[in-house]
Amino acid sequence: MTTVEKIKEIETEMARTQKNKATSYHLGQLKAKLAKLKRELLTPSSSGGGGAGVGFDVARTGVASVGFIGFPSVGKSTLMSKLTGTHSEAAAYEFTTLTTVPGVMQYRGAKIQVLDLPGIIQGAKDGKGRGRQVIAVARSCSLIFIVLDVSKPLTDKKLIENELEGFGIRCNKEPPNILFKKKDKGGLNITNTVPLTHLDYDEIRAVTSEYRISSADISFRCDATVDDLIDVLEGNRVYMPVVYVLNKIDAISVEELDLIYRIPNAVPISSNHEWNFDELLEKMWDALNLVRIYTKPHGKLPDYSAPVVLKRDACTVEDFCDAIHKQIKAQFRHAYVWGSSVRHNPQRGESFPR
Ligand SMILES: Nc1nc2c(ncn2[C@@H]2O[C@H](COP(=O)(O)OP(=O)(O)OP(=O)(O)O)[C@@H](O)[C@H]2O)c(=O)[nH]1
Ligand SMILES: [Mg+2]
Repeated sequence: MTTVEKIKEIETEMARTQKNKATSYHLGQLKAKLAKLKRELLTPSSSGGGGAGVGFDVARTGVASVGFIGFPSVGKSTLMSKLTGTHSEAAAYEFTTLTTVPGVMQYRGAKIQVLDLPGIIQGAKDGKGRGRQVIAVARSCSLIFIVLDVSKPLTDKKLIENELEGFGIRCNKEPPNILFKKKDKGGLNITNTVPLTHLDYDEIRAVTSEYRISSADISFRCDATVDDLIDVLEGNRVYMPVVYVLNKIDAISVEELDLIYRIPNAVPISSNHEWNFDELLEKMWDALNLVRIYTKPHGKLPDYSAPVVLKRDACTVEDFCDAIHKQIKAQFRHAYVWGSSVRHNPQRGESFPR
């Protein structure tokens, strides 16, 4: 039996099994088995056929990157061409784009790389088409735009999410707050700081035994599901911001537009007509979580024309120096920092721990 067939078999069995006290061990075991099989699919050596991302990845530039994921002909390339001015072939037939087309966009002083990717088909995560390589590129971006055609069924959104999920990508989700420490002996020590409403002891035991873990400290600090626990044990998940780009709104009525406006993290646009790009770019900026830092000559106003742009989780004075030039640190004495996060304006930043 191939891995894909094994996965199908487990999925049918899970669908057949009702969730209750008596079956929770069994279901936990099935879920863990499933996660392990899916991992096997993603490891190219065991499943054959092209390494993840081979031939598709491109050199990275800019402070952040946005990857476009979607079914064929939803308008990814049209959007890319309009946003960056880089031409990416767009046409009415499917699979117009066959490889990653990189472009660069300047927004609020930041250089952001945009990657137009080939359309994926359902089953991409199982090795159908070139979808695996495409999703692998998206996985390494800072942000994913899931591009959807609003004249097609909105169930497409769920289908794409499933493809990404199957690749270990978690969309707009925080990593589960579960502390896991494997030990040599002492059995399972399970604690929780909040009530666990989705998970019982049997399920936890089923999952840990499937991963051959007999002794560990597991501390739940969130109302976790069995999938969250598996994600922690698998350990290779990426938690990515995702913006749903609902394209081709020129083809629907105002009433329909009202409905789709309620989808969270979504922006309705028309690539062809460049409608609502402002909102799209603003959402993109928020999701990228970047900070702009302006330099200020002594006794003068800051130079607001050219910020140094850094990621919010890596924007210490040290990161700032490194972003300008690696040598600056050696001669650096102190910096005065103004802004909303400093203790007092300006705050004096001394040299770095070395
Ligand atoms: N009505 C309408 N059509 C659009 C819009 N944006 C793109 N299209 C059309 O949709 C078709 C597909 O556009 P592409 O940009 O090639 O789509 P893609 O997602 O890159 O397709 P693949 O590369 O094949 O995956 C083209 O005929 C575009 O003219 C839009 O805002 N409204
Ligand atoms: Mg295209």
